[in-house]
Amino acid sequence: MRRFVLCLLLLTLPAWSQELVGDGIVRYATAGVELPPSLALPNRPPARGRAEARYRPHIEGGHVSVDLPPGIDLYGTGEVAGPLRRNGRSIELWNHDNYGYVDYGGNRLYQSHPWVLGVEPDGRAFGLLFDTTWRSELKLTDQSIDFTSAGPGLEVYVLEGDSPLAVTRKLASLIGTMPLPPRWALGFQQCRYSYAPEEKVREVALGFRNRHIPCDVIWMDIDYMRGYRIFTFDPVGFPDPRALNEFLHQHGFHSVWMIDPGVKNEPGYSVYDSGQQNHVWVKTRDGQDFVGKVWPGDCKFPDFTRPDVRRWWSGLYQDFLAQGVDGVWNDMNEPAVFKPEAVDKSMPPDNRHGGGDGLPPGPHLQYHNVYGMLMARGTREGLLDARPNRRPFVLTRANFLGGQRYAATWTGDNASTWHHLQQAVPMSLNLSLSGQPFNGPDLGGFGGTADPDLWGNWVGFGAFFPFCRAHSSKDTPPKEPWAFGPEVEQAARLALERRYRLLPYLYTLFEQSSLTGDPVMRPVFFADNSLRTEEQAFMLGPDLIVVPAWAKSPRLPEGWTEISLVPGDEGKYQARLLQRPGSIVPLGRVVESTEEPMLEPLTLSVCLDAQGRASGSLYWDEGDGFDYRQGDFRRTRFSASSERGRVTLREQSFEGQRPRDWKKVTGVVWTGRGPRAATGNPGGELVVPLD
Ligand code: MIG
Repeated sequence: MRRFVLCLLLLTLPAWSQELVGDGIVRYATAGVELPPSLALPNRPPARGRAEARYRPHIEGGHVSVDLPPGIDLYGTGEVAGPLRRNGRSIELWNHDNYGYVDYGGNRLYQSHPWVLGVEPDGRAFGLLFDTTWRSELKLTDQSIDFTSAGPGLEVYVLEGDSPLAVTRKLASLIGTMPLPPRWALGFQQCRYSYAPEEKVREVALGFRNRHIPCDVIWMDIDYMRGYRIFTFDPVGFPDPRALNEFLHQHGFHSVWMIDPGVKNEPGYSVYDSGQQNHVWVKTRDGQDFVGKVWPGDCKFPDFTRPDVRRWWSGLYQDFLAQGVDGVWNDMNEPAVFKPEAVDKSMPPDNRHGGGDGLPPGPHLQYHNVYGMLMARGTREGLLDARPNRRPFVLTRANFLGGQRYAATWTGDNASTWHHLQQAVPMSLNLSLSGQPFNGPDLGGFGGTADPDLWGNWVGFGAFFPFCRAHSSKDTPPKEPWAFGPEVEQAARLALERRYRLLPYLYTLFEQSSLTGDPVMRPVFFADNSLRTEEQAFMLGPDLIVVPAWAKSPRLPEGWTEISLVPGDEGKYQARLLQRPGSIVPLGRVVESTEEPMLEPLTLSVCLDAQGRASGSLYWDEGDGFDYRQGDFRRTRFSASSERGRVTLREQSFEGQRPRDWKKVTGVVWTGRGPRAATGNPGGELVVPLD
């Protein structure tokens, strides 16, 4: 009898383990399966004891289900098309080259984030992180979350917090944060497939400077290469890349150049030969080098799961960067493969990867979703090795949860349509809620023709995405800001001038995000818990709301103040900007490039709360390099209070050893009767009379 009871007990014991691994973070795991090291988490947190989460996952092998109480709104799940709120949505996690988001109804895009953020009716929040790289499916309904992976088992982290922001911070405590980018990467960027030959690059660069439209970066797409061979330059179109980069630098630009993963299968081509010597390639299930077609024709593909291959890959950047290349754009790294070798536009799922450093060898089915992330990791390391004193900038198309540690991202091949213009907001918001703050769409739309009205509308709000780059495809009419006539050109100038005015605030948000993982772009429900489905207006940090000119009846929190950043910015196509009562937002000067001095003067935009007070901060440093880690930065906190018809602004405190980068401060106080301003010296008190 006793034995029978014991047996029963054993049978009813759950097939998973559970442990407390952080404050409000419980880890569950499939029992009896040995799991590989995590790629989403750089460090697996040790167990501190047993605990039970309120949202208890039921795990069986690779399948997880979680029951939900009524009234939960779901978000996150990475790069997804469709609405901000994800209840009722299913996606497949299998990185996919999805031109125009047309395949699979857009339910499978370039990146995978096995992560869901849930918000309860009262604003408390939770998150579920499914820690597996295998091909998976995620189904969200009002009643449950179901996750099914092709792997034998997984770990599930359940995070609980008082607010969505508290939960995204807990997510960051697990998957890490975005490293602080160089400041130029926050400027406006102009791209096309492709600016070639190099005369065209110079022409576009001068097009910005001659018209005084701010721009920091010009991008080189695949046509700069010699026959699409990566790490080469077309001797006819780009005979002297060093001189071209120098030209761009002299005009206050940085340059970003594309590198794809596929290496042309061609003995005699140095990258191929070196790959052969080092045996770096992904294998077929029969152990042959896999060969698949991409732009250069037949290609072999580096096996980025192997640490030795990532080192080999990093090493390739040395000579490339010596040409004066500033940043690198990794495209096609799902990896995309063309017919006839392609299976579902990528390599066969039974291809073989080698792993290493504890990562077991495994099929492509296991490593497909991290191929792009591991490529970006090797690229970032290559930039760091080659230039240890500069902050790397890498943009990647494919990525995985945690990939913000290596690269920024954009949302792939959208189109110049009203649908994709509107879609850009919820897409970037959900990516932002999934650990990736540094993201944005192809501003203006990649494919198709943009009419002036569409492009004007797009730049009017697109100027405020964390990653802000206009791009367009081959065989489309030109989409530079001046291609749509004088009205749109002026709208673009104003919108981008507004972005540059905001850059000190944006940079402060990026630095904060690099510490805590706070999203830069946020849904409006971060400010008002009742606005759970607002997906036209969005927040930048805690203190600003961007309301696109095209937004129809956006739902907004009460009491925020509309502000103006440059003369004329209430005009056609311009987004409305609302500032939070009680906040101080630091602003810079209108500049055409972040290479110019930006804080002459520093402007503090002040919105008082009901008590007549406000506060805010500015983070500033050299803008590149790592001296900030040795204290060469200044984080200044400002406060404002109003008495007897005047507002007094004070420098409350500061951290860091860097002297102020500004010699004058202008305070602008937004009152019911418009702005009131005064300028003075920093350090002391600045009094702004209200009348
Ligand atoms: O198959 O490099 O998403 O941004 O311009 C197209 C050419 C390959 C896809 C990228 C797009 C880029 C284009 N690339």
